[in-house]
Amino acid sequence: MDKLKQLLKETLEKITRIKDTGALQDLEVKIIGRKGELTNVLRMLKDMPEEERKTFGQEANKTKQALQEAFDEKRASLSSSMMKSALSNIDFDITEPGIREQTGHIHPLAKVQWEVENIFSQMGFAIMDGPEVESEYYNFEGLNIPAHHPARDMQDTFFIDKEPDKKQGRLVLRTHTSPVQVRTMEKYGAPLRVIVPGRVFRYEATDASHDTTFDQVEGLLIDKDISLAHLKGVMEEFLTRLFQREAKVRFRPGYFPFVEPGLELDFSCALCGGGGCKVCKKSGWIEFMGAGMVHENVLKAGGVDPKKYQGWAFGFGLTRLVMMRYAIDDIRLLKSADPRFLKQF
Ligand code: FA5
Repeated sequence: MDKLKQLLKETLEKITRIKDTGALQDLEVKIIGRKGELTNVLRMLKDMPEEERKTFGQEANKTKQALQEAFDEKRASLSSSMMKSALSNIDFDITEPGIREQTGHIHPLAKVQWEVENIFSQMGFAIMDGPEVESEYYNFEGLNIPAHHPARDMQDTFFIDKEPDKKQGRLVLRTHTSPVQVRTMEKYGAPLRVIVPGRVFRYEATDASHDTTFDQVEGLLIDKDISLAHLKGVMEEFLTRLFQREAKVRFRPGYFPFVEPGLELDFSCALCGGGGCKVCKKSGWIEFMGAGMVHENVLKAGGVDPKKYQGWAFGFGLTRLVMMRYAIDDIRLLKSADPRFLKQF
């Protein structure tokens, strides 16, 4: 019993003198830890006669409890004084409200582009890229648009002020993503399935639906026994997944020198489902893109044998799709970098 009392007294004194949590922890282990002094005393219990064991046991447990409380209190007081001294070293007002970080977010154009890429990837299309500064050859000749052909007037062009290359002609800011058709065929041959999202440029007057810089997505599928029925199926699947509502497509005749036959593709209005509304001008259809079977001359330019392979290509305006998706009524807002506009997405 005396030993117990002495242990309690001495330990309490030591606890009072301790100044850091490390030393407190060491002392706690030394006294009431698994191999601690008090724990050893408690182990003696089993060899004691019955009556002594009871009173000694009670006393030993009280001592342990008292010590545990003393250790806990000291730990709490040490950590609060540590906190106080840390805070007293700070020379600014920690209660002053902070300044909110201005975080950016994904541009609506990029968001829709990623969605388009995801859907086409799931259908087995690879995603290709091509140069924005392109040669006249890839932008025009390779696509069956010879110099002086009136079709060149369909897309007014920015030229780079540099000596023309003998074979490839002048450098231009590409007017569409179609030059990547020939580049891809040259590089990968047939069969192939790709989409090409990218920025294009046209020298034209801007208005609410025309910009000089905008984005397109090209599609190209080359294989054996390919027909426009496949294009219809792929586009219906793509538009249904994109708008998450069943979409129908229809073809109208259209002219592009690099496809034969050429067509314009419309899809059933995603807003009214084809019934007719303001967005589709009561027609139930939205004009979406140019497309057609890849012209023989374009296959040849890409090094693909037209007797063995055929395919289709399409090109739609990604920027216009974004406008449709978010009901944006002026194309110029998209590249305006105006936070009042961008914050809405
Ligand atoms: C073309 O650019 C063809 N290369 C498409 C094509 C590809 C046809 C493959 C056949 C086979 P077009 O000039 O119509 O076609 O442009 C395609 C889309 O780009 C248009 O439907 C429209 O959505 C968008 N577009 C055209 N001009 C502008 C502009 N100034 N501003 C914004 N979007 C435009």
